[in-house]
Amino acid sequence: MAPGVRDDTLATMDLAIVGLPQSGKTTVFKALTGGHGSASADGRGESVGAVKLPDDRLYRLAALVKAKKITPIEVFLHDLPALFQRGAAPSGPAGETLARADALLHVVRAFDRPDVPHPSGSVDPGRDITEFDAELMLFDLGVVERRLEKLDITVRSGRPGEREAGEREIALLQRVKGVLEADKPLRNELTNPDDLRALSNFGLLSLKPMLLLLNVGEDKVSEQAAIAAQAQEKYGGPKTRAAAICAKLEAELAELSPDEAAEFRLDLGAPAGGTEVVLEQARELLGLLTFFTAGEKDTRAWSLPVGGTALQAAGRIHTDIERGFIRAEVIDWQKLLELGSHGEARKKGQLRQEGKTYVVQDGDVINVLFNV
Ligand SMILES: Nc1nc2c(ncn2[C@@H]2O[C@H](COP(=O)(O)OP(=O)(O)OP(=O)(O)O)[C@@H](O)[C@H]2O)c(=O)[nH]1
Ligand SMILES: [Mg+2]
Repeated sequence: MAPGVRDDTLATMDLAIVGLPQSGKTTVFKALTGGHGSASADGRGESVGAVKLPDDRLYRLAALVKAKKITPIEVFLHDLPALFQRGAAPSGPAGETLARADALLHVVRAFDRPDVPHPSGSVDPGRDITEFDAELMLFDLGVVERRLEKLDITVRSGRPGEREAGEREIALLQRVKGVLEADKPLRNELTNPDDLRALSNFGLLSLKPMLLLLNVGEDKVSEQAAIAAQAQEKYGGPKTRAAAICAKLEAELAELSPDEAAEFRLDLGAPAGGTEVVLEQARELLGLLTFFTAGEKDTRAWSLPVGGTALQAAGRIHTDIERGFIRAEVIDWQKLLELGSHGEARKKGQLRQEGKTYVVQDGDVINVLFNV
């Protein structure tokens, strides 16, 4: 994000769970929300759930300042019905959710199970990934072509100012069209922040960061990390990442107490933090860092786009704090824990005084001094 530009929408984590029929979307939703989230059917054939982003640093900071309240970063998950069935483009509520999502979580079936038939007849993650991307690109191509038709009229009949803006947009959309026609998802090709801003209202689906989630069978849990690494090698890109999970197992574990779950994991050879890893990957994919405010009333974790400034961090907390910004006192979370308190840090000269343009680092504990 360019310095000085603030966009709160960039700091949210709204993930749409998508994929083919019966790939395990709802099971992934249960796995990710079951343990520490709330799911509510909203009556639109879609479930939404909020999950608190697990972050050990937050709890240690809260213990240090004896916080009365702890507020983690919240991730929103949407369990959508299967898309592109019989070639239909997403529309209605599911279409709206998709258009608004910050990233897509593509659940790719990798588990073998004869009693759950695959719509294409066989289990083939590579084929599904390619076909699903092709659907996203086809959808985007339709959006771009319709927009170009409209712009053509604007440019021919509009006033000079409108005409210029229209021509600029046409140039950008022609570029976008070229990428799509070359069979490339937009997310890995378009990285210029100005382009992204200009395209942000079109709901282009292949432009959204994508986390491929290979849903492996119970017999493959111990190979999960290797499967994820392989998929990353093959399909990864600037805005495409791969992870693996055994959704069915994780959904079951999410219903147990942490101790019981840990014991089962050990027995099954399942890696620890199966669902945490997925959420962490999503955070990285979205280019978000975490900073903290360590108040006694409320100790809180906040997300901010990587490269965001102290002033933008202040704006995340409250617009008044941003408006009245004087300076920020900043210390790395670990250093604060070592020193024991803000007072001690100040005495030892470890509490840094930073101005508006300071670039916030992951793990910073920030106290903004401001005028109202
Ligand atoms: N063995 C195994 N079965 C799974 C796994 N994940 C999902 N399933 C099974 O696959 C079937 C479909 O799972 P769902 O989570 O309902 O799939 P979905 O993608 O939400 O399906 P639709 O919403 O109907 O498109 C269920 O019978 C699940 O129990 C897994 O990791 N292992
Ligand atoms: Mg489902």
